[in-house]
Amino acid sequence: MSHAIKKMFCAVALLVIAGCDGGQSAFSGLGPVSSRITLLIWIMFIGAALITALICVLTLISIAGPANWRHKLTGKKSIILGGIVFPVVTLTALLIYGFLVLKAGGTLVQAENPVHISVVGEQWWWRIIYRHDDGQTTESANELRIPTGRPIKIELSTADVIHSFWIPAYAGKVDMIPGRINTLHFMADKPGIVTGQCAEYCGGAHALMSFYTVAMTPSDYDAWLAKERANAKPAIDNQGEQLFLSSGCGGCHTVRGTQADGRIGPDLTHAGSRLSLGAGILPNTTEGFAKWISQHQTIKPENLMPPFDIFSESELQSLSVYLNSLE
Ligand code: HEC
Ligand SMILES: [Cu+2]
Repeated sequence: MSHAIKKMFCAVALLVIAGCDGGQSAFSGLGPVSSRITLLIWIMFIGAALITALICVLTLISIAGPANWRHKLTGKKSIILGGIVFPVVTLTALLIYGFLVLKAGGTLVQAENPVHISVVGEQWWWRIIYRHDDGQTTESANELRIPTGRPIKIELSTADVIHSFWIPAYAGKVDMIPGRINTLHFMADKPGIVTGQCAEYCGGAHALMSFYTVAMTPSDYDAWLAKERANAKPAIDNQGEQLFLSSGCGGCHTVRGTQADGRIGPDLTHAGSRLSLGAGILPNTTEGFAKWISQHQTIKPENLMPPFDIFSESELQSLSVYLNSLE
């Protein structure tokens, strides 16, 4: 192998391996629902590979095989068996099996008292609403937190166009369709962090609409949820909070415990405690916030937050320190 080809081979191999790290892979079923999907994928993957190999062999025979083999291949019987019977039987079997997996996925973990969360797809971010046992709700955004070992029930809807909610490690895709609420059931086996992604083209920034899902032990989850439910702590950096309130941010964003009660953009009450900014796009750091506020239209083109070129370096810094302190 020449050097260049070796290099290319390595690059491709690396890409393939990188795609399998488990963070966003349907091959690494992390719960009872996705394990069944993973099995379906392997059956289809191996089946497709075998059929492709068979077709290659048949093609070679029909080009260069002995005359009597070639004659057999073009006979009526081979065409009916290979061209009609075989595909109809295998595809029908696969379809029925696929429907069974789909149906089992929902019923497998349905329970009397699931963890109940609503997710609303918005261009181009996720509104996440935790529904408490006492009927109250807590709103968050762009990050899903769930306890392990408990059935999760997610109600999916959309505020605008069709989106599709997909956490490959846990469950199949479910579309978010205007005027409808679709339900998704799944369960996480063990604590961990995986990513999810909008899986239905929904306009400009669709490719930049992802999110982290954090599975936590039930006690960690309860502690986290209590913290998430509480209002924001009073700001230490008052200048940052003042800038936030006086620049119009509160017209679109809520920070519970302050006057900011906008509902158009993501809830920022505990924005500093999330893993990412802008729906999985930037790291959640002071620099990340500064970058989002000053450059979000280049980082996530077409997103629906208006550009803000009004802040000086030091104002941007205070604003970012304030937002990052909202834990
Ligand atoms: C007109 C409404 C609007 C205004 C005003 C607005 N935003 Fe936004 N903001 C949005 C929307 C919509 C998003 C979601 C964008 C996306 O990810 O597609 C967003 C996203 C964000 C995010 C990322 C949130 C997350 O969950 O990761 C931050 C941080 C933010 N805005 C800060 C601000 C600050 C600071 C101001 C004031 C200087 C402000 N916004 C003003 C609408 C607005
Ligand atoms: Cu989308």
